[in-house]
Amino acid sequence: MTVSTNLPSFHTPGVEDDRTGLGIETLKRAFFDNLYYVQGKLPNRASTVDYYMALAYTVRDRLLQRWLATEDILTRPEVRIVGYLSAEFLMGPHLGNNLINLDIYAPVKQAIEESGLNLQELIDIEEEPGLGNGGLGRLAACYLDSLASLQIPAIGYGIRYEFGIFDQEIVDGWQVEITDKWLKYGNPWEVARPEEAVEIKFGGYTQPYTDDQGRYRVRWVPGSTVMGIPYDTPITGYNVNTVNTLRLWKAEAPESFDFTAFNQGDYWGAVNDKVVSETISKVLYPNDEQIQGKQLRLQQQFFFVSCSLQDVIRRQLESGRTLDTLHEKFSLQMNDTHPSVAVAELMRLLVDEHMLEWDHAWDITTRTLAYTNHTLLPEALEKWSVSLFGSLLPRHLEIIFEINSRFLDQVRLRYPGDEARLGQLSLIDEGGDRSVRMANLACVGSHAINGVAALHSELLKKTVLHDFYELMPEKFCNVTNGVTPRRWLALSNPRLTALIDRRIGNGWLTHLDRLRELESAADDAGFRHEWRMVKRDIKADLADHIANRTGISVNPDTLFDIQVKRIHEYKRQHLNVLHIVTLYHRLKQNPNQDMAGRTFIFGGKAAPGYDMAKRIIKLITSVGDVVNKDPDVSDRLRVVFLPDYNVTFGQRVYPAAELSEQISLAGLEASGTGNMKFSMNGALTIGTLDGANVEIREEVGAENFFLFGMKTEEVTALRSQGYNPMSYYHSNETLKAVIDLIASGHFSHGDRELFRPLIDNLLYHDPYMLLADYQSYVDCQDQVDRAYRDSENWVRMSILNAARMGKFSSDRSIQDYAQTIWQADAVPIEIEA
Ligand code: GPU
Repeated sequence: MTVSTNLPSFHTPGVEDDRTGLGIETLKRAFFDNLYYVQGKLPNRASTVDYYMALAYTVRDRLLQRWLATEDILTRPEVRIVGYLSAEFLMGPHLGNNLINLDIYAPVKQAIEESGLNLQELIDIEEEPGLGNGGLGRLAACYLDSLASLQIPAIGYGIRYEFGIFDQEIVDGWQVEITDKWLKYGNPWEVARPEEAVEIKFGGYTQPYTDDQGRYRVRWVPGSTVMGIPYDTPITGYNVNTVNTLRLWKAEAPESFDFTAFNQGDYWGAVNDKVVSETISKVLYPNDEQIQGKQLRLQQQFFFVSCSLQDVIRRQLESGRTLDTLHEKFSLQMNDTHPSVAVAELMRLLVDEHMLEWDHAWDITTRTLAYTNHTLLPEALEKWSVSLFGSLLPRHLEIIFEINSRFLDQVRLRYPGDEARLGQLSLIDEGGDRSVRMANLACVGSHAINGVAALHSELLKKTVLHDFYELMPEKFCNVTNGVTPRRWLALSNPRLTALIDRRIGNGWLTHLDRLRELESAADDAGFRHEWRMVKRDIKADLADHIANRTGISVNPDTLFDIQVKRIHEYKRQHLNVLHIVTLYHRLKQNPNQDMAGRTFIFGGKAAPGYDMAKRIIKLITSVGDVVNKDPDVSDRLRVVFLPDYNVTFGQRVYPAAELSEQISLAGLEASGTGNMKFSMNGALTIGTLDGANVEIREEVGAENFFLFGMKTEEVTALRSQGYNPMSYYHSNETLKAVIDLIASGHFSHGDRELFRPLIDNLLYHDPYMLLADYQSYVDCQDQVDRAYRDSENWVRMSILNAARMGKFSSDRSIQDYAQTIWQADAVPIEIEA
């Protein structure tokens, strides 16, 4: 289906106007026009931010016609829409990305440069919207890019947090959190749509009543109301007319909030109500894969889910359809369990507000919703205490009980007398303080359940969702994650992009499989030389950046060995540190040791309340302080912790990497997506058989991947036979020396207490089995060292890694979702001149 729109474009055909024209002179005029009329500045008084804003508006003007055309087709009853429900969207800066997707980078660059400015400087000054913690939020952003690029009509639904993920500073080697004021200078990419605001209710109580047809019904008498105001951001597709929408909700007090209180003279109380309402969208919870059970978090979840579902229902009705066919027009994907209260809220809207029969509503709900699981970590599986849930959402709790009772009846029919299984499947955990299990709610209320990498999806069926799998195997599937090559290659690595283009043309950017055509280039010495030179230049740039940010000088001719991701014990940044200390120890013992110089680069944020993770950061910076200053080793070893790792910094770091550290304990990293970004940019991976590493290795070939560590089954076996980390410590002389060196205070000015919690945890518990994998890791790193010193072959492997990454484009992931879960098609849009 191709649809055409004949929306007025407000520009005269044949005449280049300042809002749409792409000629250099037109762009310059438009840019200064926006600076003057929107930003209110003359060039002589304008700051870099002013120029950035003027350019952002100039670019926005150029996508508006397509955006409105896309909005317009959503109203057609036959157009199917994907709604991506996510508590996080880690979009990264928009300007550069939109220049790439609109294919106007070159003319804009020329126009800006002819105006005496530097385009990169304007791109770099954009404050990134950090509305996510890490992988899960960034995945949502990559998926929006691919949905638009594949011309699939889609809306991303989330929360417009006023404060996104905190900015990280490193003070005395420790993480310090600074609030992220990303809206400080205004946000040129968003458009508020107050006319589409919706009301959200909380608290209160429920009341049974009989309707005029004599049917039993329930009415919710809420205790309070807040408004959800939508803010829309255009999501451009690459080289297509589709411009989808990211709709983020901001919480505000209802307009009428103050009347009663105000009239009674309670001015303070009235204003305070407003403040309380607005806290709902105030700040992103900065914990990754760790639930806290805070009431405000549940309020946030319900808030954006209810706003979004009401928006979906309005669109359904406005398209001329009835709610009976909601599942024919909409497919709603729940990004983890954060939006899973959608199951209960959609039921409430259909049954209580739109008067559908329960069974009918249930059929629509389960056909509309689908659930993606992103973790097996038990501490990340969301549960809400029944009492908290009931006080905030009394009607939803009743609905969940009703869903549960009907569901458990079916389970009883299937497994008579199996009380244990019933207890596992129940939406309510009856142990201790009763709680609602959000993953169970999501499974029961969805028609599809998927994991995010092949191994993860298998483990889901074997472990956390085993009983659900046995009961409803047809719901389960896998969709391996992917990342967008537009941001993670074209935008972040223009030099490599140009080199690839020269060799194989530019079709690969939308058909990443075509990178395979580079395989033959791996045998071409001239091409290898060019590849190496590109990498070398980018490493030099990163070295400059590191010197500016940290004062540490690093040598661009050393191996850049990089681990960037959230700091978490299961991701094992401290295993990487054990290897660094091993090398340090070796070099101290034998200064003539033959080895390639290495620069270890770390980046990542720790959850503010996660002491172990913060201590891991302190360990990295402390080891760095000693190693970098020690003349015996510092020509061959450097250790850098780069503060404030975010999307912007990721764009700098992936292109410069040669070795990608993907070293989680097997079975714990659901997929990983940084692993894909590194490999696409020609880094080789050292990794365990975990998450998507398994599939990356399959694609690039075992000979182009550095594998180490236990496999999942070995981890399980070792754990069940009783894991004793101390035995590894006692039987491995080097490991013992390394741990003793850290414990002795060598890296902490003699302080033996600083790292004791880390060391004791490793020696007495070691839940992530670093000690068991240590030797295998070090041996594998030695292999890396030898391979790196055969530099021609290293470059060959680097090219082959990039060439074989086609599978990991988010375009492939989205096609998988579209075919197997959403039944969504491309709707190319023709815009009439
Ligand atoms: N992930 Br659950 C997060 O970043 N945050 C979360 O709260 C949860 C999962 C990650 C997984 O750890 C990572 O393996 C995966 O690649 C990513 O989600 C996207 O699926």
